[in-house]
Amino acid sequence: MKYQSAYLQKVYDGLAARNPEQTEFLEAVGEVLESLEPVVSANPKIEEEGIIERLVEPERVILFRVPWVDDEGKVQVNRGYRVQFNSAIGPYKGGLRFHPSVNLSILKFLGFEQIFKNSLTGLPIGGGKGGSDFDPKGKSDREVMKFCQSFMTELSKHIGADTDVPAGDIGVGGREIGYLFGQYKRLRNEFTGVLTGKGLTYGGSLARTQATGYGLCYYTEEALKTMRNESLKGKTVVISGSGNVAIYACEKATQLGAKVVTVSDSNGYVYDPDGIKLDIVKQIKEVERGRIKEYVGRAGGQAEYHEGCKGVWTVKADIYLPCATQNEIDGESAKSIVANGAIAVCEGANMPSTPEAIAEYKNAGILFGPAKAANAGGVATSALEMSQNSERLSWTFDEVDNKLKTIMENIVHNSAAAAEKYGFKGDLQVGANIAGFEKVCDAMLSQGIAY
Ligand code: NDP
Ligand code: 2IT
Repeated sequence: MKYQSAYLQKVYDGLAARNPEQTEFLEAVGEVLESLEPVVSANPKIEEEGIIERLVEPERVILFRVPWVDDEGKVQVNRGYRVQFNSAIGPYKGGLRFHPSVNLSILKFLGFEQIFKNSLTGLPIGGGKGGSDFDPKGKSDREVMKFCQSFMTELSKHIGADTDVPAGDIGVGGREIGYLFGQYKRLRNEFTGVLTGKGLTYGGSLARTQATGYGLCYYTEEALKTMRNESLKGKTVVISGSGNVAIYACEKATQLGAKVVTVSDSNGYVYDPDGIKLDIVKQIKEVERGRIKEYVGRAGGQAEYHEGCKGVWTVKADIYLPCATQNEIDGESAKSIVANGAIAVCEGANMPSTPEAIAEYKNAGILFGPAKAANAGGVATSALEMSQNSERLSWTFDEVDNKLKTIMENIVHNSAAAAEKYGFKGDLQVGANIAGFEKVCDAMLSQGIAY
């Protein structure tokens, strides 16, 4: 990365030299620091107080062994992690990812992004992330339970309702959160809001399941309205992924009058020109934990299945909502999106667009809603779950959903205002980074150098 500010260059180069193999982490930091150039030059305190050096180094990283016994009686060992990145504005907060690709680079990128995302929600939550290279796919419920119990046996020493509150992410949904919560309670003899995304019978919040996907659509709708005088109504939408975020993005986009024509998984994508039939997707993914290719046999009509995930970006649409994983849209896929005449790309997944892809959108004048703003609805609703747990009350679906909608609309407005203040009018990416940073920076300055 090349920066105008010698300070930013020095911090980035030092980080890259210390962590040369952490490509995803460096990608995430590189992007944020670029947006902060005008803020750093306007505020000398940032350099004087070493804010950026402190920001890019996690407060604490916990790495641990997770031994468990599979259904054949064999001992298995996975790696467990928790990256407690920044607690300047609240307890560490962020999901747990269980996927074979998980490593420190991926969790540090996710934890770093989470700092700014959580700040953007306006709620008092710091940034963290964790997970394991454990693959829940193909495991029995008992194996998943045993893994989660062993994982929590160590993690429980480092988290707490006022310290660090994990939730779900890829591979961690209601089933896993239930097993993790049960084990925490057993070990501590304490019923607290130590995790979010809990089931509704034991402290979960209504609308948390829907929150990331719904929030993505509220954000997209508001950004289209304020920046383009447009809306989702009547638009064709391409969605990638078919997990928690993708399913509820599809549901809300459809409710707002759009037609969603694709969903995908890591094997391939489904194209249904009549509009995705979400009840079939929910049955396959939420109930049967099956593969998305099974959709075609059940949906009939003109639905098609294509092997490979990249092809989904060649499908023509007005709006693209990537909801699977990091770097799923490279420069070449972004060129197809531009050629297809897209008006907006809003990110449900974390960092789904490579820097080359983002450059393509910007050159073409496509409205770009970056992940840390567009997918903040999940963690925002997690923070609302924490509030409900603290007051030992539960709010109605509409109450939570209305708060979520307001939070997402505010994120659009605050990002637009921050971008304009620093001379980047209309750039929601730069605006999100700056708006998220300003609050964390102020809190870090107020709290002094040694925590
Ligand atoms: P799920 O585990 O529910 O679903 C993940 C989906 O993405 C599946 O369809 C999966 O397919 C696909 N996928 C995962 N890895 C890859 C890969 N390497 N290549 C192609 N497809 C892949 O996870 P979520 O829906 O919760 O998460 C999706 C994204 O949204 C992630 O980036 C996550 O960090 C982000 N996010 C999630 C939030 C939440 O509240 N859950 C909040 C904010 C962001 P397959 O089944 O084949 O693996
Ligand atoms: O990336 C994310 O924001 C999440 N996976 C949700 C985190 C949370 O604590 O709800």
